[in-house]
Amino acid sequence: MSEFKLTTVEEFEAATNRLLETGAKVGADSWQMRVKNQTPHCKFGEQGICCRICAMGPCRITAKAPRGICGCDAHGIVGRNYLKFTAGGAATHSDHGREICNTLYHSKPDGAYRVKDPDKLIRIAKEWGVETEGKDIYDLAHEVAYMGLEEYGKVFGYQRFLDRMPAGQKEKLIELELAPRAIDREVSSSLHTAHMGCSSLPEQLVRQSLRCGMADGWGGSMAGTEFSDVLFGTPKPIETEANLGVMKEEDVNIVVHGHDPSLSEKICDWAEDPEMIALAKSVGAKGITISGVCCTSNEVAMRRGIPMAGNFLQQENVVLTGACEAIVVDVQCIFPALGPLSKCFHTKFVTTSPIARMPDSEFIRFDAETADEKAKAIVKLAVENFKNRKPELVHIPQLKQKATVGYSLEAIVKVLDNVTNSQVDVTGTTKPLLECVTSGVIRGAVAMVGCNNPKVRPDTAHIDLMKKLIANDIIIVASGCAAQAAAKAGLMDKRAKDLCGAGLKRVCELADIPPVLHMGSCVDISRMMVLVAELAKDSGLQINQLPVVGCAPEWMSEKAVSIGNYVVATGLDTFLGVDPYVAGSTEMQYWLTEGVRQWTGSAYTVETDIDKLVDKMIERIEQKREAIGI
Ligand code: CUV
Ligand code: SF4
Repeated sequence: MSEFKLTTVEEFEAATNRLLETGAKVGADSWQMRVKNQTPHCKFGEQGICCRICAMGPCRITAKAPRGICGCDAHGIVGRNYLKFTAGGAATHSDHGREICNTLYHSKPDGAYRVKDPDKLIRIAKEWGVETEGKDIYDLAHEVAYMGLEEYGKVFGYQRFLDRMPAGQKEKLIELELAPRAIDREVSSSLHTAHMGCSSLPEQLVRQSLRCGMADGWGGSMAGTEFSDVLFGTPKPIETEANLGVMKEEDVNIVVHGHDPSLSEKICDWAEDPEMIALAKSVGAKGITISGVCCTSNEVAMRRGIPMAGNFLQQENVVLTGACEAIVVDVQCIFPALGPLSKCFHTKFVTTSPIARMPDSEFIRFDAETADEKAKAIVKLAVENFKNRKPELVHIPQLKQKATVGYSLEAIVKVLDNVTNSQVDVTGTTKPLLECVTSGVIRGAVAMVGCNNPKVRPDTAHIDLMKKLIANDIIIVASGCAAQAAAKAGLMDKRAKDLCGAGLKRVCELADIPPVLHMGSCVDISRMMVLVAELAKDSGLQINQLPVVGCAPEWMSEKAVSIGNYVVATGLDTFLGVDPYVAGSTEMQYWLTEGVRQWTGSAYTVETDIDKLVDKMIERIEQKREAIGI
């Protein structure tokens, strides 16, 4: 039999420690060192009770000073901070979605960006009531992209994608004032609501937080996902590898980092160009290897099988290998530390977007019009940099695992069709998956998402939770850095089925899938929303009745809070392993963990003890099963 074995967190850490030794040699700084300098964190900040939104402050809440100068109490301050945090995340995801709409708007049959999945474009067009008959596919692309862009500033009405919800849910959300209007409006309105002298009532601050999150999940992020599929192809199962061992000492290594596939796809295209490969050979390399970090890595892994060098807290590690010719970034989750760090090595740190400019980087502005020219220039810069490597600093930890990725909703529906012996033609529905769940072969599903955070021993929460869940016959859909943690550990190797309970193991065998399904990047959590909407429609249940929960055990970004808000507002209980700075207000805690349930039938659970977190999830899934009598 196979000698398959998971990679342990201890092995990850040993590899990191070896790299930090190289770092020490060249005087490099690291997040591990900076965490020490920043701890203990400011108690006011940690509890969310510091307010500096007007110039009478900053005000800090203590027993002696229970109100700010304007009279705002801890609940209002925590609530406003929470809403602003959400708005930051929703704006960020949504702006990414807008860029994708813009790229689609500029697609041309002979241009840098083309329509790779015309069928999906036609499906979306029909959904949006656009006449498709006899229309040129590029005319249609431009028309639909324009409509997508209009979703950001529409004068009246709600997000179009809400029509994907089960019957009645959109109307209910409208009634509750949780249905998102124009995407930009929800972000603006959130900043307005949280301005000095506006809302200080926790209920309203939470309500607007959910609504703003919904503009992200069912607006900007969903546009990002859907139109990325149209442009670059809808993911299908594909083999890849994960962890630093995917970098190759004999090759030019280019690492893509950030979020927007418009950049990473082009870098991948040009790395395959014969002229560039010849150039690489001429400088003494064997070839060019592209690997990725963070969500852009998920994007190119899902569509092209490009290997994943690592997740969020490994971004410095790729430079510390001494074998990274260029780390090419666009937006979000990029450590400013990469500038000074790359200066300790030969690595070129290439920034490409005016949204994310950083000291000590080379800025090569990237846009749809000049995409090929710029991508070629970046690849060339990396290749020519190979000769500047310092061989004595090169060390690539030989750790990697195989992973099967690419489980878009379309792909999941297709593979699970093979599982049931149903005679009925169920192609195109989630019914086979539902059958597995109702029969109890699978107990339920967990959507595992989110980042790493030094507050949690990196990747332990992700991996420990997933191991326990699959052993309990709970299937996992994963995205973002959680998905990369799973891949690095080996949980996306099909052989990981042996770690599952008997039911899930059987499903994995029949469908030929790993027990943890990679659904993509953070914007692709919108895929999970459509999946649960389809499950609800196909079962006749409401989303909040399904034995499905969301979990972000190691999250860190504003985007993650925006996501949490739309996952809860959509109807799924959401379990967090890191507190979103609400410890300073019992009322905010009440609203997030209980109060919202009266609106959405779901709520947050915050639990920093990971063992307890997983038990609570399993308990909740079993409660949901009982409530619907399965
Ligand atoms: Ni967008 S938001 S660290 S890359 S998942 Fe990874 Fe995912 Fe969090 Fe960032
Ligand atoms: Fe202080 Fe109120 Fe101004 Fe906040 S808004 S800084 S609590 S005075």
